[in-house]
Amino acid sequence: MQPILYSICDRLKLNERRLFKLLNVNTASFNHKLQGTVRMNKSELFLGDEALAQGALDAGISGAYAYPGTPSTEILEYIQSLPETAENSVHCDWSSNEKTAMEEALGMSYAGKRAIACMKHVGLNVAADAFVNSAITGANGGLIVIVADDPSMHSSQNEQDTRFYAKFAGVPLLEPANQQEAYDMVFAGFELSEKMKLPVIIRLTTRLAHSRGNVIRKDKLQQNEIQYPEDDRQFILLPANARRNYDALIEKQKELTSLSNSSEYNTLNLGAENSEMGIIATGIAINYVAELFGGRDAIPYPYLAVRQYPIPAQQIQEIFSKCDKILFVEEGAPFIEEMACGILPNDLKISGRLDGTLPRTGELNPDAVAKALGIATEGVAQLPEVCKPRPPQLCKACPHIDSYNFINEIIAADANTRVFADIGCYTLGALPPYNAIHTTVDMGASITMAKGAADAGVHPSLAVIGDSTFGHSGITGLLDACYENTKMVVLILDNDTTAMTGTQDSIVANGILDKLVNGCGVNPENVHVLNPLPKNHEENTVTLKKAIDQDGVSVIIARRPCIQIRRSN
Ligand SMILES: Cc1ncc(C[n+]2csc(CCOP(=O)(O)OP(=O)(O)O)c2C)c(N)n1
Repeated sequence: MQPILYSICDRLKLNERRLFKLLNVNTASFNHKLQGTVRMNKSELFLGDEALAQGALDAGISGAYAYPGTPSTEILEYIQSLPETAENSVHCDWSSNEKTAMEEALGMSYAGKRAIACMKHVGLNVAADAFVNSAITGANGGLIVIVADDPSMHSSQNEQDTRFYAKFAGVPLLEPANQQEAYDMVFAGFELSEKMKLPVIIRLTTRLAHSRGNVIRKDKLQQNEIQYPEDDRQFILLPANARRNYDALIEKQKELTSLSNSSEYNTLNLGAENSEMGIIATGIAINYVAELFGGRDAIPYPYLAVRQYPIPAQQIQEIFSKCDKILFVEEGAPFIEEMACGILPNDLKISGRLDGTLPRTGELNPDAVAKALGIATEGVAQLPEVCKPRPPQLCKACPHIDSYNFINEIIAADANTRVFADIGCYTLGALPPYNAIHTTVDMGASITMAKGAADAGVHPSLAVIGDSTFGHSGITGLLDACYENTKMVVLILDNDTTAMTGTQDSIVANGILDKLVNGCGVNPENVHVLNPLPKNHEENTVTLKKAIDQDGVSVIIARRPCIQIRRSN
């Protein structure tokens, strides 16, 4: 965040998004105003997410597809907010989930145009079927999958490293170290995608996604015309075609590795005289090393900064042969370190996250890297009060509070009650004073887990899910429950938005949700729509009790708009 913006937010005790809402400006228009005053050397200030978004627009995308998820949400929000998106007919809207986003982008690539699909790291699990198979179909128009990882789980349920997915699928991955590279890599990624006829991943992490830096833009490229694949069997993955495509994909790996070895994004510097130790740093991790020595040029050891994958095997061999030992500094998992160890985990030449020189989990920071390099520091800098972590909580007057209040009446009356929740603001029902839920695993898992538990004999078995998550992946679970007429209750907390990630539109708004519930086959007598307000508490408790006693699946739609969208309307 910019210092001036930071101090305004600090004084008003608001976050950046809330401030923009109050001022009735969006991030893009704020940026343009800010850039008007701080423009230097024709550079512009962008969040990492915005640099990717602007890069995509300048590199001639025809479509951007995404499902919100921190820290990737701002990519699509930024593209949506620019007038040029509509002026140039760039398709840009939220998809139901990451899999549909991935497939829509693949369809655009099939038609010969450039497209991006954006998601957070766990979103790639949802999109995995489409993604892994897109490596077998290959791309036609440039296709980039932008995935934002969240080491340290600032707002996620795991810290998986997307580089494993790239290796698993056999596609190249680019990993910017700063905002300028994020911007440039969109151009490079599309060129690579169209040259190799493969999807390309751009991986970034929270720290880059949500910090601002200067970017110098390139000339804008025209969008591609529609042009179908030369081989009209390319996208038909019947086994005979898939086998042939898969062989071609394996064959391409040599060229991809050779491109990595000569990439401008893999910087091998063997100039330093002290070769007692060499450093291999990946993505933004090179910045921590550079910061400790006062810049990349001042790093006193040979180093390799890796930002293009598959791993540049030749460069890695070169630095290994020059140095007595190697320190791996990787943001995320010990991805290259493990490969370098091979089956010899105790190889003394290697240190990093595997031997405890760096913490095995969590985001890197300058102090951890300093310790690994044997440099004394004064310890972690104290954060100003406004930055101190505070436990999250439901907003005052949030409708979910009233839903949990009547759910808790049922739990109090019957200790057998089990509540399978999902991912959204209502996950905070796990915390005091509610303590109202028993599970939260992944998006969509509430209804299916409640069904599995009901199958096991649990009663009452309740699922709690939000409207956006229902559209994302809850609906298929309801289909299962209806198919078997499982005795359970699904509570859909419909606040008319995707609140957790910043109030993006919910795809099931405007009456779609009710039609979907009916269309899944829920008995109309078992569908109850209620308003979670304190004054309706008794009535709502009775309705839930009734739903629990009904035969088969019951659905309660607890409908009241999120307080945040109420405020901004
Ligand atoms: C696979 C995946 N994609 C995206 C996210 C980010 N995310 C967390 S909750 C959520 C949706 C919340 O919306 P809703 O279910 O309507 O609940 P609300 O927050 O509005 O109460 C999203 C998109 C995630 N955690 N996992």
